[in-house]
Amino acid sequence: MNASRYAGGLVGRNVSATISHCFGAGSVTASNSPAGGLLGSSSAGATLASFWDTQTSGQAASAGGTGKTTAELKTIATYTDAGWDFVDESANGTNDLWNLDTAGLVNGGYPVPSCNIVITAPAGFGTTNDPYQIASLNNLYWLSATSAARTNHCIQTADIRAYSTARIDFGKGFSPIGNEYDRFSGSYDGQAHTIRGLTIRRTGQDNVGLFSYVSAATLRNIRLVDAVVEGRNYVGSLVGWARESALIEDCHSANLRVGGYQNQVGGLFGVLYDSTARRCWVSGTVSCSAPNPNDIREYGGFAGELQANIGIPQVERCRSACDVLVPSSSGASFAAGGLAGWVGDAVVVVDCYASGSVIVPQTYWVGGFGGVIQPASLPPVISNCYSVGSVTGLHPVGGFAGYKASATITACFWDIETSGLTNSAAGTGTNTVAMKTQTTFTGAGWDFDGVWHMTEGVTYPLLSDLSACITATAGANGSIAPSGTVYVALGDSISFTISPEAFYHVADVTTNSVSVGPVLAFTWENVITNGAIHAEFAANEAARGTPEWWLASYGLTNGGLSFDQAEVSDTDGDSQPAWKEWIADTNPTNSASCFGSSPFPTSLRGECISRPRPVGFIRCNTTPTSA
Ligand SMILES: [Ca+2]
Ligand SMILES: [Ca+2]
Ligand SMILES: [Ca+2]
Repeated sequence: MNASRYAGGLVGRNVSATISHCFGAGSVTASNSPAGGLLGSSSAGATLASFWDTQTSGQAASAGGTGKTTAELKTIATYTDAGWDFVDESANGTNDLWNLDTAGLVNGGYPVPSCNIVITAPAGFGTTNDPYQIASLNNLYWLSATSAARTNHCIQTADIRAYSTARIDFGKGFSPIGNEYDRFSGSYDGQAHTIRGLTIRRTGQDNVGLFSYVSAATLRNIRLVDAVVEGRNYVGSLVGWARESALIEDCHSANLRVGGYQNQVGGLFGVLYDSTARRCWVSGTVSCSAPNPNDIREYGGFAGELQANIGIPQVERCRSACDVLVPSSSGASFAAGGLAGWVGDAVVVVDCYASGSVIVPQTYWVGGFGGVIQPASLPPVISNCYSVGSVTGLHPVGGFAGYKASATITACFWDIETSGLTNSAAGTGTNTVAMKTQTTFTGAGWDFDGVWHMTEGVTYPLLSDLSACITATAGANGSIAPSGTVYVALGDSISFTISPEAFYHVADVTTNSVSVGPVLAFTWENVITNGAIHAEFAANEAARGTPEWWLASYGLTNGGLSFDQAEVSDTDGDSQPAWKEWIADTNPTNSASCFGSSPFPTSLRGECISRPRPVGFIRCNTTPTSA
């Protein structure tokens, strides 16, 4: 900036505007004053959380803002300390508006809007002993951009906020790690840290997910939350295509939104081929990109398609709570299921369940668990699985499976009430009460000593590895339902009803010892760890403190109209109103039962006598002495 007057790195002259969260680093000169690093002149405006570079501007002063050295202005803390909303922090806001390249390659190391991709190499060397340490969104950008890292090993060392990926690359979002010709075959251990808000919108691209295409890779403990992933074919929030003995364990994707434009689309995987998934779960919605005139096929809550040709067990102890929703405008589509759209050759699915709805009105071969179960040569095996979601589609439609060719299906169930279907190509249909009864499943050989557990009458069978327990207790004079040890699937919610007995009210409800107030109902959202809920109750009292239960026990309800009136009545005519008889522990309906005293001897004056009631004491009715 070179001006004759009113020269500022950002603004020449501010008359009345508010300038906030801005910085200036350019050289500022003026032939006549005033000139300033950020503002040349300011009369009535305000300047908040803003900075200028005292070194590069050549200006030691400014009409607004705070002067910083170049090094300070290339340090994230300078901005976050002033409240700037950066990526990878939520204390200053969750819009994640700003990013900064500590390597100095983007915008010279000064802040940039988060629609810019900032690639930062992680610590570590990618070996098993010294894996890359993925600690930030910018490290994740680096992993995506670095082909040389495809065979390397990674651990995630911090929670990552990726919501700002919705703004990069003209809205196309994050670029999946690897592709069909540059497959990821290393390992990534999320170490139970989250990646929140990952957004990918590439409906013209195949193999879309956090990982595009993995081959013989190991993925563990990855926690996706709020992922939005859209692609054309082979789309899943975690992996588009997984093959060649890839191993995926203990991963989840909660509240996902996965959309495909064509085929093989699932909550976690588009296609899982000759690979193994264990103890993984998903929740959210799997759909197609609307409006979509295509015939689309193989949509599933967990995976679009499961295939094998070397007989590797594929899916063990996994769960889908995803709804599978394909709009009715989408052609004559086929194969949609709560767990998988297509279950093919040699696939083994054991101890899994699907609880989401499958609403695909223009789709053939639809099932609450699997749409099509059909091998080309080696029959698949599905055992000890169930589904409960409502199912809507075109014939054939089944509560558990839409279509089954040669396959071994053993000890599998669906709920004929919640699914809305009494028929299925496979499995045993039963009502909700039986589905919430343990013997239904133990009678079929299910393992309730380790694999499964349930709260009878409350839950369906839940996988021990994928659920938490809430201990629900109540104090005296009320109850909580459900009570005792209540199992909840990870990520699910559970509702409790708190019921005081007559003449009592809820005094307080605590969750993990923290009060949530005197509520009659409480829904514990998004259960991810064990917890405890407890309710306490207290007696209702009339205006003078007499418990309603005590008045009611003598029939003193004043016709149910007013306990306040009942407690001041003297029903038995002994000159003592009911509230005094409560304190005295006498019978308010028996005139022979009343409390009285003669004047106290002088020696006792000034003393008190008390009664072991929850309220009050009786003071002597003579003037206390000062003795
Ligand atoms: Ca932020
Ligand atoms: Ca009385
Ligand atoms: Ca009495």
